[in-house]
Amino acid sequence: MKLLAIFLILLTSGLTAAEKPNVIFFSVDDMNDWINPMGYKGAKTPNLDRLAKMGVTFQNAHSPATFCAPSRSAIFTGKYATTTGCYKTQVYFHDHPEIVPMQQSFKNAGYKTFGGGKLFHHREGYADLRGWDEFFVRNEEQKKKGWPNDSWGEDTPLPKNIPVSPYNKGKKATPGLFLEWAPIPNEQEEEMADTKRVNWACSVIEKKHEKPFFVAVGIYAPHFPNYAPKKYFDMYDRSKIELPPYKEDDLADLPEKMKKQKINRKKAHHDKLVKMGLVEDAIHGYLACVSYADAMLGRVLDSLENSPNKDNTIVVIWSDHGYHHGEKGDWGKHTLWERTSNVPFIWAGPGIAKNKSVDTSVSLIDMYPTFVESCGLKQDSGLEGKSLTSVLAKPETAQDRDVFLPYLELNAFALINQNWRYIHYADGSEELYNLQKDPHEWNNVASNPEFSSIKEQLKAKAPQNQAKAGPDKSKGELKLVLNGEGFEWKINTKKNKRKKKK
Ligand SMILES: [Ca+2]
Ligand SMILES: [Ca+2]
Repeated sequence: MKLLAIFLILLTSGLTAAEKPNVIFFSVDDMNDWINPMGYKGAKTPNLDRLAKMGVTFQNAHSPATFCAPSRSAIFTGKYATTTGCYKTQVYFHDHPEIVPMQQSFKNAGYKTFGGGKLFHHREGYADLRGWDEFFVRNEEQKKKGWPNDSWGEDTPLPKNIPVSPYNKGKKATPGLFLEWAPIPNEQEEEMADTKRVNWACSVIEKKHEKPFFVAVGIYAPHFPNYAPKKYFDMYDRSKIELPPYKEDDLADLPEKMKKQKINRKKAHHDKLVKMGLVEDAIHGYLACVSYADAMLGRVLDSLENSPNKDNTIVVIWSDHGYHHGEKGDWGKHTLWERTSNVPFIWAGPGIAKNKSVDTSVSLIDMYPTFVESCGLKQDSGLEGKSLTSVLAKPETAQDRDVFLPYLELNAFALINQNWRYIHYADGSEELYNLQKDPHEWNNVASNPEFSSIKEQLKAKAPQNQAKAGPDKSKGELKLVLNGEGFEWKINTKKNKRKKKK
């Protein structure tokens, strides 16, 4: 009977428990491709360099959505918003409780699962608490607020007299401000929320475990506000900070609606920063936080190296999306352009080639199916990514493909490959960029008849019958109900009744 059970396990997963690799799933927030392994020389990222030498760096990895909440929903479900309806702040575990999230799938496959920090969207009520053997919070109070995972609170260090950035002068002193940066004293590094999360993850990684483990740890850095210990600011000389390339009239060839929206956004932020002479300072703050995030990765790599798990652990680092620093006049994310979609994505561990770089297009939606194959998780035919296991073993066999990126609503998306970026908005307007000739995506060639067949081919790759958006928590259609240490989302009947009457 026992032998039969073992045989069945082998048959279904192909891996015995002893053969299953541990997994360290390390996420950073809003980190774009400004890291050394992706060819950017303006940042100091020695630990990302170290991980890149240990494994495979994807140069053309794209986020599965354009900001935190939907990106993380897509990653943990293995399904795009066009399937789940989670385009904005919809909650996948409310709308689709039948979906087996990644951590549950690890647990079902015999893993011990550990989670901590910002894995899901950071607001209260966003953590998917299913499937974790342990989920770290800094203080018990957080559980009573719906597990918000906030990073800047009473128990974490803040710079004196916030807001510090001259850009925010006169604004209310709330933590979490946009375009806000400042150093904090070096001796407070250990009190920072991200440091605590990482130290907790290190304590798990250092131990010997009976079962294979899945440790997921998410940090906020380099998400704004860009507060980091002073030593990370001191790694950069403000006078030597280079600005990214800008094209003055870049927005002129956008479709009308987007052009209007982005010109307004440019006036509100980028033009103001330029006028105040603050662009370099803002970039300085971001880079300091990139280096702080890099140091946190370094702690994890040190722990792993000095642990009994050194030779049987897969490490992957990913960012939920990228970030604009004035390119196309934008600061932030929420765009279908390269600055938002291209992200750090580095893998290392057993079965993975060393010190290799891959240029072909991949998506972070590929992580779940990759774990299905490398870690013997249960097959789910609904996963929309492609396993990267064979590419990680033999990077030279990688083939380019068209990667899908949904936007904030139905029927708005990008299709991306090494040569082209095709963008389709809900009103039918389009953009097309020839990435080989125009890597900064300055010249929209969508109206050039020469490329109409390319547009049609790419457009046809988008999912048909896209899901409607689910109930949106930010619009009050969902109500968070706290329940002891747990919580649930319920349809807000009051709100919906009002809506129906209209
Ligand atoms: Ca983010
Ligand atoms: Ca342009």
